[in-house]
Amino acid sequence: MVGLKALLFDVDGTLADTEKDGHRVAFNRAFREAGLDWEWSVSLYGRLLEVTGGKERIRYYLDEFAQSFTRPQDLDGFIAELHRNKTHYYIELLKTGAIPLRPGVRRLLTQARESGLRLAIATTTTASNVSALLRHSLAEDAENWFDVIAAGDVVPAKKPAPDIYLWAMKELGLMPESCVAFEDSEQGVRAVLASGLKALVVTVNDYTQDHNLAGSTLVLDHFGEIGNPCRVLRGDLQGAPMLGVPELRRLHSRVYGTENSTL
Ligand code: XBP
Ligand code: MG
Repeated sequence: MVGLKALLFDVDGTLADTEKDGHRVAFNRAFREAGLDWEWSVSLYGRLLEVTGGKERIRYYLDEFAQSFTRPQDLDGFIAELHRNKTHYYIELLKTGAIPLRPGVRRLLTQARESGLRLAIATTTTASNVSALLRHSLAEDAENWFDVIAAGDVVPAKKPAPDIYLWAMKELGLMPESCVAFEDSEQGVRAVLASGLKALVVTVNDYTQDHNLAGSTLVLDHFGEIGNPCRVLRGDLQGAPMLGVPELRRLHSRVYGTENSTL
């Protein structure tokens, strides 16, 4: 049996609740700045999250929710410019420390490093957003905690395509059997499973609690920390109040050993 060597983390919704109070707010600022009267409400944004990637999400909004908008001739350039400004506002928000990490994230990452596990990021969001989140919400040098940061347009097809996970594992030089992945959404789960990764922990949030997460090994409300135990929504944490490296090693060996712990 192959041992556990690396943990691969999604960012948005998994490391931090970035969407409602982060990305959404930044999109709206960029729209206002551009003189557009578009306002993405909390509930509309939930529907728009079906499409991953900010540029792709703007295009989806135009196609499905703003058909009467007169499109500029250079639509790609228009979307790219809006998205550049959105990224700027999002990073400004992160600099204020407005987006904390989810419960137990710092604990788990720290414990994983101390245990010699390798860390990687596999996300749809823009690379500069990842750097800013890690720096301002985790630690000044937190980018160095990760052997691989696979982000945004480094692959052409975003989640639910498996490409970002395949890219990250190639850079790590590891097979899916050596890794555990962490996600928060159906699109993420589909990307993970399509990449051949089978050991998958999902922590849901307000936007994703009703998603179809079939195929996940373990579903929690969050990773848990001292004084704030996690709730197991599906799968088995064997009574542990939080997810740590020993629990991950057990989960990994159940998936790749004789026991079948897939939901
Ligand atoms: C994250 C996303 C991203 C962010 C915005 O999905 O869908 O689009 O909302 O990021 P996942 P950009 O958590 O599955 O990776 O605007 O930088 O694209
Ligand atoms: Mg996510």
